[in-house]
Amino acid sequence: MHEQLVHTFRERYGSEPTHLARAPGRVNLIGEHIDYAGLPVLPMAIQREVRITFRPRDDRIVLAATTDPDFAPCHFELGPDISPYDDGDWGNYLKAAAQGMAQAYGAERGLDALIESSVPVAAGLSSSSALVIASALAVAGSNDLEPDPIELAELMAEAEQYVGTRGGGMDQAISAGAVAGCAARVEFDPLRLEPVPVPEDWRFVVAHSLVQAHKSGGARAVYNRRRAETEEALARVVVQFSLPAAEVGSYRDLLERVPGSEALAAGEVCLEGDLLKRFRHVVTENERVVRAEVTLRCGSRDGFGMLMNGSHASLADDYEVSIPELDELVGIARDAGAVGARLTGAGMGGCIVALCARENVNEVLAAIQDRFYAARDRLDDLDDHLFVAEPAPGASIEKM
Ligand code: NG1
Repeated sequence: MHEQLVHTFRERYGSEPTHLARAPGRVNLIGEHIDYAGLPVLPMAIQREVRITFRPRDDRIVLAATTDPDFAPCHFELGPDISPYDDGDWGNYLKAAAQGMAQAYGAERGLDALIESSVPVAAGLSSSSALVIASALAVAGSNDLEPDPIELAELMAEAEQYVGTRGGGMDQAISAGAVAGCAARVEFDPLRLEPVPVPEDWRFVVAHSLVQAHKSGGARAVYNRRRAETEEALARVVVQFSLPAAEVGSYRDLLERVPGSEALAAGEVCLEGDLLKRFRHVVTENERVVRAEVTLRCGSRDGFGMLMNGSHASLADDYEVSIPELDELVGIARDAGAVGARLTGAGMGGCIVALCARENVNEVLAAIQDRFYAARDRLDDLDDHLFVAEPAPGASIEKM
């Protein structure tokens, strides 16, 4: 099944790989930019994944190459304090995982690794966390460790901050802990995954805007700024309720004590401009996630689609992370019969996700193909940009 990968490993390292680790990318169905507020989100792992074949070494060296010629091989020593490569170097994701495993479990045995990925990069489909989780499993495999998926996800959410993005933890959680055929409600502090089956006749179409949102570039600055803005807005609203700041450190803490409508009313009083908009997005998106889970469980496709549309409007108008290409794709998908469509992931580029019925999926795919990709003369690599996401299982490791 992975013959080509094994063959390339042999050619590169002159030996047989002993293990294969894999970790899926994900599409977030709803609940955007609220994981770092401590609020539940509803992602789904997809069939696009990172695969690593590897062989443990007798020393601390990690030697890694990828099958993609755009990414140069890297090597470093495994340990609890690994110095990073230059900003933006892909090898930092590997170092993030290796350092995390060394710190948490004392992992000290290195490996020869060959990495292959079918998750589009900088597309909001979590290629970075898939790489981090697969790398962590590879280091685990080299050191005879068998970490529990939830523990691994929590550890790697922390570890990935090594690359400089203050991410929220959703991506590592779903990549490590997904169940086939299901999306999952992901809760934080403590991390918990509740699988929610996806009805068989629902189809989630993913389409790339052809604009990359590199976390190592400008998108990271916007991402970190949004997070800081939401934190500042929260601090101001907490004061309105005379709640002790020490007890209310997150939006979850606030919304457990105060209904969303009251929180919004307080926000209107003490916030203005961008801070008010960011605050409104977080509070309303939280409500949409709660309702979306109910509609998913009872199979109400129209209801779920409506909430996706609401999420996109809020991300575009209040959170200001959409771009014209994402808005255009959302419009095309809805015109073609999708019941809902929204940007997915951090935004500023990357993908949209559109929900439609099984009977309708070909129309939606054809409309996006003609009106977006053919119009831009980008039909060659269509499979990378436009596909139907299938609810995939979480990360795994096997001996070869
Ligand atoms: P993507 O879109 O994969 O870069 C990022 C964060 C998530 C979440 C979303 C927005 C990382 C690793 N991931 O995902 O935690 O905050 O943005 O909902 O930073």
